[in-house]
Amino acid sequence: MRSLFISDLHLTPGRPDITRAFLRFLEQDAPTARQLYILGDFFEYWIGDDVMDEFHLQIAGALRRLSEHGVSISFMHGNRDFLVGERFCQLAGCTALPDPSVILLAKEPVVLMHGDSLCTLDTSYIRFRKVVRNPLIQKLFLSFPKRMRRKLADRLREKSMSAAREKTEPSMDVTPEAVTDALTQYQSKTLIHGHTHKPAIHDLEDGQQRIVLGDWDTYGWVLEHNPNGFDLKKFTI
Ligand code: LP5
Ligand code: MN
Repeated sequence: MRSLFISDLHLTPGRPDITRAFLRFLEQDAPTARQLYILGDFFEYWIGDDVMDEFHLQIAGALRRLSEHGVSISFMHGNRDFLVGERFCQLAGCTALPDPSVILLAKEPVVLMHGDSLCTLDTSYIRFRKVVRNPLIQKLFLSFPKRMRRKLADRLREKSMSAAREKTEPSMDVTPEAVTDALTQYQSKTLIHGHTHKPAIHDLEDGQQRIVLGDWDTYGWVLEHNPNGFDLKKFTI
């Protein structure tokens, strides 16, 4: 029984190599799994389900084929694609997965998160997150013409990249307190998240572990859980 976890593919028509690697993964690796968990930043960014084009439909179609093959697919939002809505999920045969969520793996509770909310030292991001996750602000944004939405999203990406250059290394990572809080709250020993682009399996105190998924760029990353435990797999894109 295999469960697979991926995040931070940042799919975009501008990176056909990553798209190809993902479609290959869906055809060659994923069909023998029982579940596929997508833990955020699946797309480079998302400005509304009404802006889907051929590219997005191709991705949705490929996911749907996997779900029709019997693999259950769960989709969690990231900080880039939190506007992915019901329409995409329906087309793709995915179930929306709230952040955080707890699942059972080998009868043990495991916490799943995208990871951005664990970066509690990044105060300007936490403020920004509060604003863009406000349903009224999202409704307003989604009422804007598509071209304007795209322009705003591009501006935000630019701002984000210039802000990142000013930030310190610790503020771009999760804080141990936020990790402990999440594990304690859900009485779990394992947390799986993405976002930081620092793939690793960290063994913590008291048998706790934090597993960080990798972003897809030069390499792709898939976390597998099988009867032998966890395996963080890396492959060339
Ligand atoms: O994703 P990553 O790793 O590059 O950076 C994140 C944080 N940045 C973001 C912003 C996204 O990249 C932008 C995505 C566009 C979404 C499209 C939909 C838009 C809808 C909006 C309305 C509902 O998430 C970054 C973190 C980093 O992770 C590490 O954790 O540091 O956070 C920031 O950069 C936020 C800045 O600190 C503050 C940003 C100030 C923005 C000011 C707005 C100015 C107005 C510009 C014109 C619209
Ligand atoms: Mn992210």
